[in-house]
Amino acid sequence: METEEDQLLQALPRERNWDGTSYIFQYQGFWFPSWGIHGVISFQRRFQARATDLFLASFPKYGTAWLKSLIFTTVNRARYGLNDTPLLITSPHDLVPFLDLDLFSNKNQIPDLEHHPNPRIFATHTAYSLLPASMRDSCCRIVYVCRNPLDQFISYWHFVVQRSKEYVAPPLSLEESFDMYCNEIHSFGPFCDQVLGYWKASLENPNKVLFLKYEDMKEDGKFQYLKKLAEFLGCPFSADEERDGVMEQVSRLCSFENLKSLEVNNTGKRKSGSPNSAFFRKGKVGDWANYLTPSMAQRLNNLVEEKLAGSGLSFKAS
Ligand code: PAP
Repeated sequence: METEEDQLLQALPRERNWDGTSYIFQYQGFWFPSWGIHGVISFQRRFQARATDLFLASFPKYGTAWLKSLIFTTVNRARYGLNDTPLLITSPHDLVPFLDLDLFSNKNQIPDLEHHPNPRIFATHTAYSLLPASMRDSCCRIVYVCRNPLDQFISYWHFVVQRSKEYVAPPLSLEESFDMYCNEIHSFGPFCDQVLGYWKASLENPNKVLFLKYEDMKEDGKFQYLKKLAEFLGCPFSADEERDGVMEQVSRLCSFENLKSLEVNNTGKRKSGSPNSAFFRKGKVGDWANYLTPSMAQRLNNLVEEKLAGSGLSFKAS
């Protein structure tokens, strides 16, 4: 039987996705892939946040798996030693599931999240303005990670293209996908609107939204980002832990090199069909320069400059 949500979906504007086969749908100002749109709407309508909940919000390819690993490890470090943490044998995406893309994605079942132990830790790729009211209005905490759009574009393009053999039609070329990106028609985008939503929320309420940047974390040899993260999450590192190098150990455990080397992240597939290994490609700042021409980079930089003007937010791309 056709539901009210099915009817809503049919009425939404749609465009062909970069894979050349599936569609993206425009819902409340943002574009969502056909495989994710139902979960986004269901999550928005049905999820009830608790004041003790912790969330990771991000745009795809902003460092989600990295932050999931860091948050899970930091919050649970008293429960699991760093040598026998579940992170060593479980994908970060299973330790911290997406509300929109995993838990609420099943059309026929509303997930029972009541029995998750406190603090519950969940992730989302949904924009701040679209979050359920209980997430925006309660005292729950949201960590947002962002990344420079040039690297995000290249990372996501690789992610889509590596699955293209499974699709009926050939994927869009890099140039065609880039054109859609710069025209702000792409999965979960417009990215600037998502970033600005969380940026403004973090300025208005810094105790509720912590805004992190991938590039700053990458170059932070003193692990100050981790100190800030732990304080924000309500589990600061003690002076003894700082002295004993626990922040460095957590950082090393969750590093790109270590996560990529783990068997669990090298084998098997997600329910969505993406191989686990696809989430650990290069983990570098500036890889875009190997793929985009200077004029393409300029075009994207101009868009970002225009959209972020006056916000106080900027990206480092190298
Ligand atoms: P998702 O949003 O689809 O879950 P996400 O984890 O945000 O993906 O992003 C994957 C990117 O983060 C990949 O970037 P790349 O394609 O430019 O290489 C991946 O390599 C990178 N990444 C994964 N883990 C880490 C990490 N520990 N440190 C730094 N970058 C990482």
